[in-house]
Amino acid sequence: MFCNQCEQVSKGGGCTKIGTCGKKPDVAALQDLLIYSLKGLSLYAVEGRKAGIADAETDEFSVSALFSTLTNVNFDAEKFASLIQESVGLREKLREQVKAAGGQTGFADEAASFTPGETIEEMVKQGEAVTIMPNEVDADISSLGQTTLYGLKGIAAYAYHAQVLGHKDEAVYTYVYEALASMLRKDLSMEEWVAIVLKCGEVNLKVMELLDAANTGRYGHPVPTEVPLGAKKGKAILVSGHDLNDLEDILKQSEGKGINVYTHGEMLPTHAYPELKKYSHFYGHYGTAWQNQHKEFAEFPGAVIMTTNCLKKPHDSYRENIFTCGLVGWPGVTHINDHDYTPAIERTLALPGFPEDLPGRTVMTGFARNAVMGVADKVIDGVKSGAIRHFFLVAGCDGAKPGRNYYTEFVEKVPEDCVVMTLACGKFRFFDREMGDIGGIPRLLDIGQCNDAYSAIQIALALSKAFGVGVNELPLSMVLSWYEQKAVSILLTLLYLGIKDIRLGPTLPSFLTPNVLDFLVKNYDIKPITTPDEDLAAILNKEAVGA
Ligand code: SF4
Ligand code: SF3
Repeated sequence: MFCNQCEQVSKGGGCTKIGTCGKKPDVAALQDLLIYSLKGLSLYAVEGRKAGIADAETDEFSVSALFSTLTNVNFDAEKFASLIQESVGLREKLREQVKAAGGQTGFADEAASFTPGETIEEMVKQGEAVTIMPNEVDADISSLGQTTLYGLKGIAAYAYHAQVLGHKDEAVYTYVYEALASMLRKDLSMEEWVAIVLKCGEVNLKVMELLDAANTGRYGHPVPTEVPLGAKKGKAILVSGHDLNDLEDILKQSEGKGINVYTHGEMLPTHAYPELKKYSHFYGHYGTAWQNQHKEFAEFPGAVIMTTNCLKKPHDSYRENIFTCGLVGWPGVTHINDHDYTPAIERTLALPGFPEDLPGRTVMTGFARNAVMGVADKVIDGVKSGAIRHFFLVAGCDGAKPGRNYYTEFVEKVPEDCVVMTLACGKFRFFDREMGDIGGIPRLLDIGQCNDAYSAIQIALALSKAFGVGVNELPLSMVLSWYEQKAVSILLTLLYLGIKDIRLGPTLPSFLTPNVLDFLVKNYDIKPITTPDEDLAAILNKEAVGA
């Protein structure tokens, strides 16, 4: 196997024996074969669009299949074998449709015509023989191709969440197919690949906007909300991942059963949505980020439901209590089908729950774009009067590597006249810090999940409009942490928007070659994090010099 798509990659630039995430070589090979089959399918989808053919089932399937290969989503070989079969079935259906419409169907590439093996073992062998790289000869082109593929997985995650709520955009599917089909070509130049990569950022902005519209359209705009970190006596169910629709179903189906619903990880900001917070048994938040599951899930006295990433290999101590749904999967773990959460609810009722009230602190969430723009005047006055000196967006994924303490220390050292905005699961490094406020504006603003990066971009754009300067001229610095591929697509969006001087950590992606990195540094001044003291001094001194 060879996988280098996340930050947790083994030393040497790729996981080759087993993934640090727990992905086994057979699953890695099946994921590669699935991507390969999607590339073949994309040839017909691109050709089909020229002939006026688009197939909604294929579109929804393609982004779901891509999302299933994102880090920490699915580890089940059987699931990937069935997705490969389905992909080839849809490819053949599309081929017939395109042919009937007079489009080209005679593709020489084997991805367009291969037949999957009949057994998982045969498919694994086929997967071992294919490559995910667009051009194995030129390392820089290969690097740009991988960046595109990983960005596509991020786009697919957002598109999946949006389409679940009935929001779709033809331009997103079109780009996904075009980019996947490009990966079968050997003739594209470095410049052409740079354009494909930046287009990935552009399309990701579009799909994040689509998801924002889907979430706020269905559940309302988040409002600042205080969330308890303690527990209430009684039965308890824990919901992790990112999917609001799954959470809504769980809230509906557990209502009136004496169960309190708790969020875990990236579900924390869902407490702020009016159409979710209206449920009286939607109680509080339990635990921190994904990498702490083994301890936190083992201690939780009820069922745990994983709606999306990040799933870690379940320990035996809670294997009976954990359930997966949607695209998430682990071999042997009970999967919820058709949104019927009865097995998890029954398991919760059989478990002890919390024996008594556990008092705890509270945290605030819900500072998404609407809430922040609602107090824009206060924010602008604060900056103009000098009360607010600088904004930091400290955002992105959490993970297990020791260097991630940087983000905790960074936030703790941010001067008192500065505001920290945050989103995604990296916030759990500092989310419960008491940071006070500046003239009524909290110094720590939780914008939401990684799925809400669009909100942060809108806040930055609104500030730049209000001050009449570009985003790069604002007293705003981005200090980002990455782990999986949604972070790759968000980074590409920031580059597409021309945002410079981003600090990225805890390490830089191993799939970037020195030349590609050099391109990013020269054009976007992107830089690795150093130490909190050094980075803070560099940011704030630069501002003082420029003032
Ligand atoms: Fe390794 Fe990350 Fe790939 Fe898992 S997803 S195999 S940890 S690079
Ligand atoms: Fe986290 Fe997995 Fe990226 Fe949603 S839950 S940000 S890592």
